[in-house]
Amino acid sequence: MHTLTEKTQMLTDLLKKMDRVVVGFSGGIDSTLVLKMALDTLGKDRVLAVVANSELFTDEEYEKAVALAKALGAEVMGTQLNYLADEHIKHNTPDSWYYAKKCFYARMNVIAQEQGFNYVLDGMIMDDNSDFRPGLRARTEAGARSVLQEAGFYKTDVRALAKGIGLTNWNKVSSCSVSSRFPYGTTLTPEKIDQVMASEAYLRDLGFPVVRVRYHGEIARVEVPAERLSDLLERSGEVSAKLTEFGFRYVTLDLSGFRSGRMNETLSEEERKAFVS
Ligand code: NMN
Repeated sequence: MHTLTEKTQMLTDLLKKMDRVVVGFSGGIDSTLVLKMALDTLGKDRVLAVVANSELFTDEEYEKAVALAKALGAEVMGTQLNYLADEHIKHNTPDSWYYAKKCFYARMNVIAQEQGFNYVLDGMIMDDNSDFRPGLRARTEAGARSVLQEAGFYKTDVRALAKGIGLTNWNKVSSCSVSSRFPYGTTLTPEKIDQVMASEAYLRDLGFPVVRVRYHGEIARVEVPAERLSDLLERSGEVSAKLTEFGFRYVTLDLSGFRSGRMNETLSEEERKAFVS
């Protein structure tokens, strides 16, 4: 087991060898640390932050990420992805995560090539290996590099190094593609996506920064952290009215509270293995 100092040294050594890098930047803590370390190690002229905008993430997240990369002193490029053009993603198959990442890394590779950069970096960490992440295979196939993983960084290491170098300005709540709100096999449409995004934006504004509105046709199943369930119940009337306005007929609160990866519970062990290998 390496110490944080050793891991940081490994990360710096890796970056030095790469010389000119594109960082796929989401604004979350992990890619913020990659971008900052790349800027500090290689200098502004050898680093390009690329932020993807798409139907599966909110415009607000995109804009926040662009502003954050600029605040860190990076050159920034935005790029628009059309994920729903892919049939797997449109029908939310369990391996749609693979196809989404394939599309993402392909665009990153094109940009890197056109702009004269050697490597595409992302913010994957060791913890991502233990989740259901079919997208990791697409990363490997595309030849993109997860430098934090390569240097052995877990979330605790990321937080410790970020704190140590005075990084405080990342998007605190980790977000993920809106497709995680839909049962596998649901056809994603702009209308359904808007319905979920509007409901979650409303709940965030109401004071629930960690929230998922899982879409089950006419039913919304709201997940907030277990310790916030009673707070939400206090506002049940207005929440129910608002989500009904957004198009749900029935509005329910999940008594188990928020648990990331909830929609994967319908997958068998065999399916999970098949899609990540
Ligand atoms: O936090 P929720 O909304 O449940 O979403 C998390 C889930 O989304 C994860 O458990 C994972 O299955 C999925 N996911 C997959 C990838 C990938 O394969 N690249 C990336 C992000 C999220």
